[in-house]
Amino acid sequence: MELLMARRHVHSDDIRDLFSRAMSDMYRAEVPQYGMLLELVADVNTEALRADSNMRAKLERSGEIDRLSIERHGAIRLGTAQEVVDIRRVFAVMGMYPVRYYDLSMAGVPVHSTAFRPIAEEALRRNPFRVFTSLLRPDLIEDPALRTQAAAILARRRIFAPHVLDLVRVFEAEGALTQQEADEFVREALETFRWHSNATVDLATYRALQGAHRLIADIVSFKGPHINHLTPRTLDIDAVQAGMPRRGIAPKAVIEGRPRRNCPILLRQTSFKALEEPIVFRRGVDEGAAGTHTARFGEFEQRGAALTVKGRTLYDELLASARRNVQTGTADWNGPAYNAELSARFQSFPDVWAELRSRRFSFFRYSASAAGLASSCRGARAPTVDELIASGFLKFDPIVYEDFLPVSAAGIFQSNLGNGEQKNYAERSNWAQFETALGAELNDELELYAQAEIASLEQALKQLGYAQLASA
Ligand code: OOG
Ligand code: NI
Repeated sequence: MELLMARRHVHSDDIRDLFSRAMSDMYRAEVPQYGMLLELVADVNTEALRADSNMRAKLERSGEIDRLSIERHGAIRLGTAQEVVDIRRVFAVMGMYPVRYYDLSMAGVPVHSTAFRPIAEEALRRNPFRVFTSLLRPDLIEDPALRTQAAAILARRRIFAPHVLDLVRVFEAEGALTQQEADEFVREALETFRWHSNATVDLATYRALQGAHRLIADIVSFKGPHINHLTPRTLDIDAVQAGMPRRGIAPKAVIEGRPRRNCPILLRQTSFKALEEPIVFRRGVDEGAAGTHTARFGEFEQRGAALTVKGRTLYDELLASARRNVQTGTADWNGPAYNAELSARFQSFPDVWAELRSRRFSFFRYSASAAGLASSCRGARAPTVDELIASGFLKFDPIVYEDFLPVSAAGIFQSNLGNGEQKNYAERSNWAQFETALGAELNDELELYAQAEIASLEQALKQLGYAQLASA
């Protein structure tokens, strides 16, 4: 009888939620500053919601208020195509899919990346946990002998316990896991991301890898892809930045992204320095078995509206023009000067939601207002969206940006490598090569935002009793 009973399944969203909480607990135990950051961010968010009832109402309508206290992203760096395929299958169990391609070689970092994250709206509302996932580009290791050696070291390691991959196969065959399988999966998959103070290479090899690029040493010298940061989301990044020194942490001077304005867009991020961790190297010729490694750091971010291509183009232009005028990353790099330059440049970016909507700079989620639902007056002529908004029947709220920014990611990478680490690789985008390694196509984030917008509009119109609109 029992054999015939249906397997009771756990939803992928629940597995992701379990996993992201377990990851946060692990990181909190490993990096005490992260725990402090979570407390500061929680305090700042509570205060921001208290002070701004308008923002609170917006976040309630979008369902973001519930996810806020658990919302975070992490980052890992992988060495081989096999590892990327395995990670893709592991993340799929948790309802996380690769979205967008990020070419970091332009920023002098020898990796390219994607972000694994939920894509469906309910899944994002439940827990939007994302992992920025980078893959080493061996072609950017200049010394052929070192390239061969790195490949050989990476070929020997297995980043997942066999049982984790067994459970992935169960998931792939059954479409889901049972509660017991899900618990095992979370417990054992977590091990892959744990910090290991034992390097798998000797000190001489570590130094050679480090000489090629510090990131290469970080990827190649260890048992697996330790989680290198976990980033909570704040509603007021400037307040967190200001509150850090009082808790004994010094963030970097410049917040990545656009300066503070009325309408938050895309992403603003900042980080604080990596920990210097003691490492035990394998015994090698030099017998120098102890040393340190800096990989792990803290980061916090504020998320705003997702921009359309048009909005993104203007954003990129303004950011680039500010960067041209103030050289970041140089010895005389000056935080306040850069911030002032950014603020000046971004004056020409619209900063009113109605204008961002009418000029189609960002994506919005539409909803029927209470007044609209109560109204029984349906004109003979089908209205336009603008008319419905003007009559107060239709509301619109920004769709939150769920992805990352290449320029910002590069700044985050660099801030934790120290100055002078910026190599100039020729601009070689390798999107197709990344998809080949992954064994799957990357999702297009712009398409996802556009679909969410259209779906919300259709639903709102249906609720208001309009099957279709007059063409605008
Ligand atoms: C990833 C850096 C990118 C972000 O928030 O843009 C990133 C890394 O250092 O591995 O996490
Ligand atoms: Ni990050």
